Amino acid sequence: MISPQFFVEKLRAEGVEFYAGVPDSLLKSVCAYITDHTDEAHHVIAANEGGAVALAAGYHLATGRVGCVYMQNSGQGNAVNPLCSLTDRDVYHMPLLLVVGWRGRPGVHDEPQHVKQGKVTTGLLNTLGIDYTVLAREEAAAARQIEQAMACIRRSGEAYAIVVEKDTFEPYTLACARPDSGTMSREEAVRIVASAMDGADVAVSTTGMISRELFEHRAAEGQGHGRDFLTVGSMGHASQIALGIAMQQPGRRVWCLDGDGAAIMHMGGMAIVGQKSPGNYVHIVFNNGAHDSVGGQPTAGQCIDLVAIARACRYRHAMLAADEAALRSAVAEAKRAEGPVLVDVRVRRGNRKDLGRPTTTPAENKEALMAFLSDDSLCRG
Ligand SMILES: Cc1ncc(C[n+]2csc(CCOP(=O)(O)OP(=O)(O)O)c2C)c(N)n1
Repeated sequence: MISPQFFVEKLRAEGVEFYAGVPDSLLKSVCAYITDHTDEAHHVIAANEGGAVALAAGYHLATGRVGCVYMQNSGQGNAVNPLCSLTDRDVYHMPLLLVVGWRGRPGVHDEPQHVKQGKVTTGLLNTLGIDYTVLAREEAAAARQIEQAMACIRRSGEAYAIVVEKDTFEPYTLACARPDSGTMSREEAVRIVASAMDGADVAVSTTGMISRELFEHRAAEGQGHGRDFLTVGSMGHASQIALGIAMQQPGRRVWCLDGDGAAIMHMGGMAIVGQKSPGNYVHIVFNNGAHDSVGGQPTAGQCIDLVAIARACRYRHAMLAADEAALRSAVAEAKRAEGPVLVDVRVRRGNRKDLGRPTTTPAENKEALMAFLSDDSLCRG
């Protein structure tokens, strides 16, 4: 395995000093090392992977140097637009080093949301005309690959990708995590919200631990999973899935159980929720100020005012809930109020070590939810 320190120091020796990206579980230790060892001006945890490519483009424009963009392969889709229409040689022709975590690599067992993306990861790079190498797990070989990658970038002035498989990097734990202000665990907050839902209500939960915690809560309560859409992939899109349901089914309340990293990734969706203004829409953001599900790297979640943003986007009500009592009363208020409503719930980072994963497939989840939505016997009006 490669030590994150070795990787980052080798990149520095090759002239790479700026990083932008969205954290990934396979790159967890290298992301944490970068977070701990890079100053604020040279590392940005971006809203999404497209933003990270644009940040590296801005860095190049200002300095003439090559920036590094790290991402999970799930984020390739977000990055395709600026890779095609900003950095590509047919447009502004800018150099860039991509480091891409390869979830779902064919032959390696992974969660369903990673299977398709894993199959198309290198094909997408080929289609984009981006040369790549799969990083060796041995340091001397990896060092040669980095030298070759940078030589290629200097020669072509284009993007080049280092693709990283599972178990390539040695563990490294984030040291500089912000102090944790939340008094409630996320799992406890998920339970409080899920328990408050009425008979006809449905939930759309976001990528990562939130969906896993919701699934386990339903299992523990013996409630079945038919009312929950667990958005295992498509990070940042839960709010619009919920909006799509809420607009068609005004007789039932739709709860979006979001993360702060996910809400920020595609925050524009909040403007559309406000514009469409469904009265049956409740948006709960479990805000731990971190990409907790992939290693706890900080987000902007607790540096910004989500309540003010929701109000400015024309949500009818928006509240901050800093502890359990405040969450219980915010949820009760959300049920009485005309939506859209947003609750910014402050929660602690971290999760139970024995937290399971959904045991139903995404297709089963979809079928069960659609069956639930086709029965309007419990709906209002
Ligand atoms: C497009 C995309 N980029 C990155 C990831 C990897 N990823 C999975 S969960 C997650 C963090 C989610 O953070 P947040 O929404 O704040 O929820 P938390 O894990 O903190 O509960 C990330 C970055 C992904 N699944 N999809």
